[in-house]
Amino acid sequence: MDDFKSWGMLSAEELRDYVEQNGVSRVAEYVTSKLDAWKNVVIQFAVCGVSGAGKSTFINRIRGLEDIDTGAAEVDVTECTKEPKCYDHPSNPKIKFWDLPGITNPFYKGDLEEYCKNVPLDEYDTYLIFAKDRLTADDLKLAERIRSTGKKFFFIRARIDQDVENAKRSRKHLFDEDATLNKIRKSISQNLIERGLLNDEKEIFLISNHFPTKYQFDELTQAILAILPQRQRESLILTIDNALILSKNTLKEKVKVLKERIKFVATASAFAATVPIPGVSISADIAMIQSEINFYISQLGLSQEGSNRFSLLVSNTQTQIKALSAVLGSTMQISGLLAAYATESVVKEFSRYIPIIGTAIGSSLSFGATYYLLTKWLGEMEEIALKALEETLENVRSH
Ligand SMILES: Nc1nc2c(ncn2[C@@H]2O[C@H](COP(=O)(O)OP(=O)(O)OP(=O)(O)O)[C@@H](O)[C@H]2O)c(=O)[nH]1
Ligand SMILES: [Mg+2]
Repeated sequence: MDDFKSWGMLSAEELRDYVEQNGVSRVAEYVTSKLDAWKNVVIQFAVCGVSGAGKSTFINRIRGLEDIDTGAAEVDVTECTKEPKCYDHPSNPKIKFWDLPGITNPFYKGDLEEYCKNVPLDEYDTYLIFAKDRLTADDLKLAERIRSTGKKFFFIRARIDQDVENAKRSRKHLFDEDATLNKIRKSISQNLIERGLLNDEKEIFLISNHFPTKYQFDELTQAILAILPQRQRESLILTIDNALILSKNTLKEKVKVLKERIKFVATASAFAATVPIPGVSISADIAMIQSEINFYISQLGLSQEGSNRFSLLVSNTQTQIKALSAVLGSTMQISGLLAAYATESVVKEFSRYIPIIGTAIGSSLSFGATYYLLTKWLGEMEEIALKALEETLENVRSH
């Protein structure tokens, strides 16, 4: 049930205890610190597998980098990564991608025991096992070892664009892309399922690091999100802010996480209560509300007027974004909206979210109005952002 008791990041009891011990004066500060908690969760991904499978290239792509960019993982046609190297996500250094040496690197020659002396293979949270071409004994050995740790792994075949090209060349007019992809997937899954290393074909991803908008790159991003515990998941979703890999699914996931935050922002604002709203007996922290709205705008990739992406949108969408900025960009407008929303019916609608029973009526009104405002406008932004994304993708496809 989505009520106050089930606030993933903070429980009603926790908040009540806090108020009992500290009084209400510092609630806003406390709740705000919880809102930023997603920035402090560390997630360690091991990117492992045989040499030359596309591990380092994948890390660059998920970080939104070209291979030649400064700070990108080294990528080469010959074996390349020699030692585990950690890469931070560009907008959240708590997200770590560990680029591991290939287990078939000449130094280890597929000797897993030797490999584990130099690489702390068991110590990561989640594993992305990259295979190359047909499955080999080395891939299976690695999967068995990781399976024995009981942690989650995905099996990935990158360089799929090459397979498709090769099949096109040899099958000529008989070429069928879906059949080619299914054949590759089946051959991997049969091998893994037979050995009890995989439960479901869905845990195999066929991707191309050179064409991340094709094949299953996005599905892989989604699958990584889905298996992480709630807070880690929120953490990763909110740090995907890269136009290259922003997809409809990611956008919807982001909206879900942003919705979860509304209760916190409404609580913090009601308790901080710095700005009295004219015409009604409530106060709210307008600066906090505005900063949350700006957070939505950046998270949902709603391009600002004057930017290149904005100029690519159709004029109707541009007008909608401009209208949105006009309403939400000014303190006056926001306090006007809050005054209009501060009604008993709004409080009633959201009363099940109000954290502290017996709260002064002013705080409840402020909470309800802020909750309503953020929910309503986040919904509007989602609609426009989905449209804008569709138009941007359309533009990329047609060029
Ligand atoms: N066509 C194609 N080439 C790829 C893809 N991913 C990587 N490559 C190329 O494959 C080669 C090896 O890529 P890396 O990312 O260095 O491979 P790695 O798994 O990190 O290799 P090691 O560090 O040696 O273990 C490079 O030439 C890449 O450009 C892909 O999806 N498609
Ligand atoms: Mg590498």
